[in-house]
Amino acid sequence: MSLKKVFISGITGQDGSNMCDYLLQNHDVEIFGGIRRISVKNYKNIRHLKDNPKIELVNFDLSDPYSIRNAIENIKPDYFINFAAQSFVQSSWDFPIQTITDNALSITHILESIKLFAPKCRFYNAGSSEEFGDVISDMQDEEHPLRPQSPYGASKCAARHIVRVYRESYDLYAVQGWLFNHEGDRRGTEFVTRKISKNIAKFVFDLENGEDPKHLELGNLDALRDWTDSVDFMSGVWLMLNQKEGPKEYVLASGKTYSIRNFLEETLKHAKINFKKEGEGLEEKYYTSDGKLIVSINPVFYRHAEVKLLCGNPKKAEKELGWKRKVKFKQLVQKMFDSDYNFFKNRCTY
Ligand code: NAP
Ligand code: G4F
Repeated sequence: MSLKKVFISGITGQDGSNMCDYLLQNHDVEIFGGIRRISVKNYKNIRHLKDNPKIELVNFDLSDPYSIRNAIENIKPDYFINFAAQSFVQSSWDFPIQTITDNALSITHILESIKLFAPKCRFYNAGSSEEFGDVISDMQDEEHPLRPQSPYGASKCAARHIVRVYRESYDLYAVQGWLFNHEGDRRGTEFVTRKISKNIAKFVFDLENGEDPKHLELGNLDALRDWTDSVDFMSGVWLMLNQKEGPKEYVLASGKTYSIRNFLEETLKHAKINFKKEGEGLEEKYYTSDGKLIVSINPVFYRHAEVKLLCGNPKKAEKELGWKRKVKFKQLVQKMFDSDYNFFKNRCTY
């Protein structure tokens, strides 16, 4: 019997590369990874998969409907996991049209091609807790209203509606599970957790090597986020694609929330930096015990509108899908710092 074909878009990103590893370790499948044309290749998350005969890289760009159609018509995948997106909330105010085109319009193109060329294909689109936006309850579950606060959040809401419409109109297996924030050592360095782990690791490395360390500039430290290890989400996404009954859409989250300040201070503790904090608001600063500036606030990192609190309720996914996360907050902080610190220690450069 031929192997099931899984198309993963966004394979160079955090989740796409983690999904690839998860499938290769746990399921006998053939993987097609969607790659777009960019000026400088960024294959670092999939370099270890380079010679794997079970993976084929395929031209695919969300903004080009022909590339979407060609991929689906030629491959006729059994599963299509869409992790490709303009994924950075902050940039969505600078590139609103690109954000809507790549995160919402493209989903319509994907679904149209699935309907025409691979109607049995099971489709997963990566939804986001940003869809809940200006939240009305302390914990958000599948029933929470969609109140996005950014073009990014709005784009994922638009995608959610089109996924439902195609599911109900054409009887497609198409779902968009809500993913709360998830991180790890493959996280892009513009996102706050990785920005902290990388910069604090470099700070420690420079101190140890007698260099004058550069301080880190951050934005709003009060925002609350629900963080999980990206690796833990991959089984949840696969379970959502393989429901016996359904298809239903689920929240994946840790059920715990922490401020950006909590993440920063936990990183500093793990890095064994004795720190002291001074000032409030824009004047808030972190120093080493001997007075070296570690962190200051730069309002350039504030957003036009902030999602103040995210805390997901994963109970339904745990009960009905049997999904469970393994890595807790402190372990995630440690894993990210250790990975970045080891990178500097091994004398590589970004
Ligand atoms: P990521 O690391 O930023 O990866 C995004 C991927 O999308 C990259 O492979 C990127 O390719 C690709 N991509 C961007 N624009 C594209 C285009 N026009 N055509 C084709 N590919 C394109 O994001 P992630 O953290 O893995 O997130 C995966 C998905 O989950 C995204 O849809 C994101 O919005 C969603 N999500 C993420 C989180 C989270 O906390 N991580 C939470 C909720 C939802 P290049 O390498 O060429 O740039
Ligand atoms: O790390 P962030 O940029 O992630 P954000 O905006 O929560 O979005 C991520 O999670 C979403 C799910 O909820 C995904 F859908 C999305 O694709 C992405 O993966 O920012 C987190 C928080 C924000 O409140 C931001 O204002 O950190 C705050 N923050 C404070 N200083 C900062 C900074 N964010 C960034 N990126 N850089 C800072 O210097």
